Amino acid sequence: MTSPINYLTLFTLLPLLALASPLDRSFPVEEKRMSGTSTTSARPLSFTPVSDSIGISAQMMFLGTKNKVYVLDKSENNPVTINGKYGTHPAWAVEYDIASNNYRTMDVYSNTFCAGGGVLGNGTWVVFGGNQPVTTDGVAVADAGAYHNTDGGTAIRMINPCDDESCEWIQGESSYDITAQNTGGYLQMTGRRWYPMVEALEDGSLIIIGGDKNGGYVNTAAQDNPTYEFFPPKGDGQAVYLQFLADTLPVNLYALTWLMPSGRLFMQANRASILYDWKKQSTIDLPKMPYATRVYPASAATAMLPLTPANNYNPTILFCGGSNPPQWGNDGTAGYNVTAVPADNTCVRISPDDANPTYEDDDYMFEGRSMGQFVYLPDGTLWMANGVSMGTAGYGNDKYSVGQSYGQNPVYMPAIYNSSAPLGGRWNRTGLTASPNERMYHSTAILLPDSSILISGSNPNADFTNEQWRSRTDVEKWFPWYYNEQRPVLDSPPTTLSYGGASWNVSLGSITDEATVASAKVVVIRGGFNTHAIGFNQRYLQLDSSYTIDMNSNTSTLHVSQMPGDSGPFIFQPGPAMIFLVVNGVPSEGEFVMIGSGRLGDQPTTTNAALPSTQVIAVTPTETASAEQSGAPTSGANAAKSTGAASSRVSLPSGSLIAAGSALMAVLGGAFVVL
Ligand SMILES: [Cu+2]
Repeated sequence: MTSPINYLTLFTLLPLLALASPLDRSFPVEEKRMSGTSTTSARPLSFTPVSDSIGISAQMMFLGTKNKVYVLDKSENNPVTINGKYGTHPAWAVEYDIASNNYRTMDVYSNTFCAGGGVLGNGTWVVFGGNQPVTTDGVAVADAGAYHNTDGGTAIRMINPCDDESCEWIQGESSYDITAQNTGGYLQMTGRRWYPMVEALEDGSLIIIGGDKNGGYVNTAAQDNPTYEFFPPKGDGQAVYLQFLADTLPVNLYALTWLMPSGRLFMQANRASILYDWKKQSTIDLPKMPYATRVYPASAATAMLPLTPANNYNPTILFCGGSNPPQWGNDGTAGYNVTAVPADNTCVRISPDDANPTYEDDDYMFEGRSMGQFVYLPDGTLWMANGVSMGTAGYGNDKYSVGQSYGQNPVYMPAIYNSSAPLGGRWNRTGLTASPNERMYHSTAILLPDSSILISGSNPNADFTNEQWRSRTDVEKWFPWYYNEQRPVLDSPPTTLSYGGASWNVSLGSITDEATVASAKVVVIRGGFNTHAIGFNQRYLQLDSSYTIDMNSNTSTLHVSQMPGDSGPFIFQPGPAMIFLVVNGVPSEGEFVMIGSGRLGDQPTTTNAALPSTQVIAVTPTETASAEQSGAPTSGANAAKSTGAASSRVSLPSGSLIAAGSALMAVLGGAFVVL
């Protein structure tokens, strides 16, 4: 049994979680810099290497601040060492500096092999679970072994990201004592979780779901941990049984989970889908997943499509690829020639909060892909890369393994998915070029503030090796088509956004072309915790907006709502995110913004104030204006015309940055549809 004392002890750590305003330390105001200056060799639509090695293989990765990326690997014989609390050993955690490409090794005690993670509503990142200690060749051991690692099965590690290299991982110092059923005092979960799913809840806490007790290819009844728990703990702190996690054996690791506006969790594992109400502990069965298994080790690319005013913030989940093998093997091995099985190429989508949700076919991919990775770009398109076209995730010492990998035929070509394009035209790779580097099992990719994508990792091996397929420690970037274009500037970006409340204004400067102004939008992106081709908590939300074009002053203003009120915390959970101004598909630099109160607990919500009506204020005739409108306090408003009626009065700004972006789109054959 777990003693309540453990939680009291845990809460002594929670000042780190709950009290500090993260805005004070995590989100310093940084000087704006033009994108494109930090990476001189940036070629749009291409990959460019930026670091030969960060010392470890990026199995897990997230953006902590505008300039710092936190990278975790499993405990293994990496080429850099750290003199840590438990001795000198290979490192499996680093902080990567985006501007300099340098890295700082960090001391993580426990084995983070296939952990899950997420960010709390106050900005603290938390990483859950992992595997038992391992020694050389990845062999499990009962003690710290050659790598001085402790048991990660029940471990919880926290970090408050920083820019001054002062922050370290906050960790429990006691390992789980399986005999005494003692959770070790603090920062331990109720049970072992290898491959746990982590989803954020509306109060800024995290739910940690499922996993198995020790590593393997797929889950088994003996290994299964068919429960979930919360962090910080809720109620009595005990784990709660979830039948779905037993019914979906053996393929339910990293059970795919998204919080819905209804408050229910949409969950997908094996071929089953449910809506689960954790407050009532009730389950609604949804249709079966067609064509392929999407969850690990089939490992489809998955994403929640952009939440926009146009879709009324009703979430749609997209699944692309995965695998439909003849069997699944067991926790020791695939048990058949998995590398000979082509990966699936289908895409399906579902809107789980609809009255009668069904899986609908979406445009299929250019090729089959397992471990494809979706990353949001600020324009609302999804970048996809990484993965393989044969086999699955996982590895083993089997005669059919390629090296040790259960996947082969890496897919080197990226593709772009546009959910707002008509069916039949959503996938595009016009002008894209291939990466020279395979990114297979245990690779990652995340969005950076300058809208490039950082790609690293690939390590389908039990321990670090330079044999095929080697353990990759290099880093590359991919650049979107607009990377070197002049960018719009989000002046005075908000540091917080509330759920509902007053609208705010963004100056669009001297842009008065109505089509350009009408294209402007402010979007919020949470990149989330990235591992195993999953962006845990990755979400994209477009704020509602209207605009005013004033032809007298030749200026335009975008009026922008706060986050959706009412059910807002269910639509986009509280916590840090990036905010971008996007004009004609070209984004500003992303700035960090705190969504919600910046604290854990119930979030204040209110209705959204009505936006000012969109209007184009016509030029006041110079000769007669004063005579006609003398005494009128709001002469400009008198001249306002409704949208669309004033287009003949709009002039294109000469040398517009937006025109340059549009020109490039034209070069691309109009393939990139502007949202
Ligand atoms: Cu893994």
